[in-house]
Amino acid sequence: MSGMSESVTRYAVCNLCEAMCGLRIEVSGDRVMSIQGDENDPLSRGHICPKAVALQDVRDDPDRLRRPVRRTADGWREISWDEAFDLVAKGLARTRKLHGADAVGVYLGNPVVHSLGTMTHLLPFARMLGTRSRFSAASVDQLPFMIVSYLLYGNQWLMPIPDVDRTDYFLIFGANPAVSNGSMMSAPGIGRRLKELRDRGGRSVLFDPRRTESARLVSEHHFVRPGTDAALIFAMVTHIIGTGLARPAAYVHGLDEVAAALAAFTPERAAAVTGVPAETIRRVAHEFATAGAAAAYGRTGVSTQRFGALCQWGIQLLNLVTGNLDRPGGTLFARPAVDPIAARQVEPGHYGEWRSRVRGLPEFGGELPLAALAEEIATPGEGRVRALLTVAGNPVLSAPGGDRLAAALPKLDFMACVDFYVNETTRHADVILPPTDLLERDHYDLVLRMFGVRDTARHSPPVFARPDGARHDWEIFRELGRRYHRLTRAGSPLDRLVLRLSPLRLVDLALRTGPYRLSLAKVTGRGVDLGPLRPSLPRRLRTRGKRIDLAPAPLLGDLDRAKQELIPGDLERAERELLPGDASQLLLIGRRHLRDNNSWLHNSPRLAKGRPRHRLLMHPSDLDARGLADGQRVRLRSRSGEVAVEVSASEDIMPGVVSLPHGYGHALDGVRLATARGIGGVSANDVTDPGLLDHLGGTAALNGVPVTVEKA
Ligand SMILES: Nc1nc2c(c(=O)[nH]1)N[C@H]1C(S)=C(S)[C@@H](COP(=O)(O)OP(=O)(O)OC[C@H]3O[C@@H](n4cnc5c(=O)[nH]c(N)nc54)[C@H](O)[C@@H]3O)O[C@H]1N2
Ligand SMILES: Nc1nc2c(c(=O)[nH]1)N[C@H]1C(S)=C(S)[C@@H](COP(=O)(O)OP(=O)(O)OC[C@H]3O[C@@H](n4cnc5c(=O)[nH]c(N)nc54)[C@H](O)[C@@H]3O)O[C@H]1N2
Ligand code: SF4
Ligand SMILES: [Mo]
Repeated sequence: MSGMSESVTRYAVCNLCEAMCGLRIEVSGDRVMSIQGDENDPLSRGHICPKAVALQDVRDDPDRLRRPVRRTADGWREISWDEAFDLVAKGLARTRKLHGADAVGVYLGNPVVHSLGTMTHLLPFARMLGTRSRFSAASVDQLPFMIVSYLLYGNQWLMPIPDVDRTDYFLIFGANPAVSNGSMMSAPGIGRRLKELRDRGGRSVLFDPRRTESARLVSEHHFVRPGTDAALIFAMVTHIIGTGLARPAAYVHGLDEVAAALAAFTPERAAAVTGVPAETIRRVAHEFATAGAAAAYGRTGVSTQRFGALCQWGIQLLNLVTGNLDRPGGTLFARPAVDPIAARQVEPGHYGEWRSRVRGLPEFGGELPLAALAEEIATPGEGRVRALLTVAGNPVLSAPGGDRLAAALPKLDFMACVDFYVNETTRHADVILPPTDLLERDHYDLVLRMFGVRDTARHSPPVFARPDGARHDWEIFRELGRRYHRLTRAGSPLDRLVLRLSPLRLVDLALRTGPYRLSLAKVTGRGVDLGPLRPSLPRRLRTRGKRIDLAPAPLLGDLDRAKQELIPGDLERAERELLPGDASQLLLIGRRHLRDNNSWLHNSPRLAKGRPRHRLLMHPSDLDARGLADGQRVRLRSRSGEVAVEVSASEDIMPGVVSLPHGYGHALDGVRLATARGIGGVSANDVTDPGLLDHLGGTAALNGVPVTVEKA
């Protein structure tokens, strides 16, 4: 076969999701011949999903931006890097001079955490901007974990990870790791891990309003009414304490306080609001507390909902009260080779030190809720956001009320984006700066190794030389920082120093001073196994006195809201809040698919093919009740917005619940976007409600949105 003889094997780490799979890539010249899993990778052990193969589609995509572009009256025009840097530095500096630092907004999208050079260089540049108008995907994602980790363990990033490979009992709320490949729990190949759990006689239990792909892999799955998990989880905690099964570690305090605060959440009351039988609640709680080693875990389904922080607290309580935190087979803190917490490279966190201008929502860790971005741009007055920098994101499709954000963006004086696509958000930019992609740059997961179910380290060098004239993300932020500093004098000496170093230099330094005293050279290649998760408490707590207070005031303070809305006796009120209006109301939840990655990769022919997967799922009984049929176009409406979408009948969804994936709805108004080749669908976030929040911290309640469905 011609051409094949020159093919060589290269290794990399996939950066598309948190699983960090090792890849074996056959390369011929500057072409990818094949992408497979690397069996040698100590974390992924050869696992791979269909998305990895799409890395070559991003590389080959004719719509992919390779040069900076400027928006003009006649469309996008390519400009030189020098001109682009100049425009962006001046645009941001001008707004700051005229209106103050807070008039410059920043949005950090999901792929920020998946790019080494963005992690090392965007953060110092963002600090240089000195703005309180900072937003990120955290507040449509894991913010409740961060708040609870900050309150319980003393650092927002100190998050316990379920030890799935050694547990006897895995209790899961609102996660679909068979599709997501695990989040705040990097567990590539979760199917195999759950099978191994079964084979060693263990059990896994899942609570989710949809019978998901993961539901097929666990020992038992139960429907739970969206947004009510806090009652379910608290009832389990109450039952465990009440039956004398609490065994907290010596450094854990406040058990009596928790018992008193949660006493109202009985299994019977929880059953009435969640739809889970009281007997099941008691049995699962008992099994959890008496299993050899058990791990409770919950993800976006119990995070981006109205009681996200309380749910996350309850899950920590389950682990803490039963003595399963910091125990092999329970949940443990990872010990990554680069430990940003020990190195004090990440802030412990702070809460409510300032509030958003329009709605008075609290900051957490220096960020405001994404649900407030549109109003901060659109509402006139002192302190309005007038310039915006977005990096690796698409909030028009990913923020609640995305259509309002799309309407607000043209009101900006200036907007710049770092992204290699024109998407529904970046299309509003004055300038787009495109970085190299994964295969053209070095990679090391600075953050995600904190979430591995096993401690591992791996640096992968670029698979291909970067094309002429291409810039790495870190080079973009370094140059922006240099020019912005010249114009404003902003930026601390340390941040300016970091901007001058390369990511590899910074990783090498961090590895050498890290807990294993490694170096870049030692982790370059196919991965270093640092072993299973190990106990480390109370030593690694960042709290005063190295103790865990089970009942921090802000969480206790949020309980009244949960009691009022989730405890029957006040059922009438619960129904008003959770199911406002009449019996025609349904609750909207999200959904992810293996071949989607949030709002992008829809240009990849091999990912976009197949049956349409952006339909609204609805139970046949709910269709019947409305005289609707499978395949029909329906109007999905919330208090905040509406879309017309095709409906699919599904027995796998809980009656009273409908499900729509996010990240679709490209090119709605006819503009051809480079993330949209005909995939269709509508944006779920035109229906989700920026007014529906978890009050504690402002996380968007993307799940459990009250909606109606009728014939379109
Ligand atoms: N209704 C609903 N909404 C949701 C969710 C939900 O479950 N339901 N989930 C939420 C969650 S968890 C998240 S994380 C957000 C995600 O939403 P966003 O933070 O908006 O992120 P993405 O959609 O992943 O952003 C993709 C963009 O990043 C660009 N990109 C990819 N890699 C790089 C890179 O290396 N460098 C740069 N500069 N750009 C890059 C792509 O080209 C693309 O334009 O969506 C949230 N929105
Ligand atoms: N293939 C693929 N993988 C991904 C992504 C992707 O877009 N595609 N995105 C990545 C990102 S950014 C993230 S944050 C992770 C997310 O990782 P996961 O959270 O594991 O993924 P989801 O599919 O969002 O799973 C959430 C589950 O919660 C359920 N749910 C909704 N509402 C409720 C509720 O009120 N209570 C309960 N108990 N369950 C509820 C939903 O039905 C859904 O099955 O996935 C990552 N991995
Ligand atoms: S699960 Fe798929 S997308 Fe995630 S890292 Fe592995 S190959 Fe990449
Ligand atoms: Mo996410």
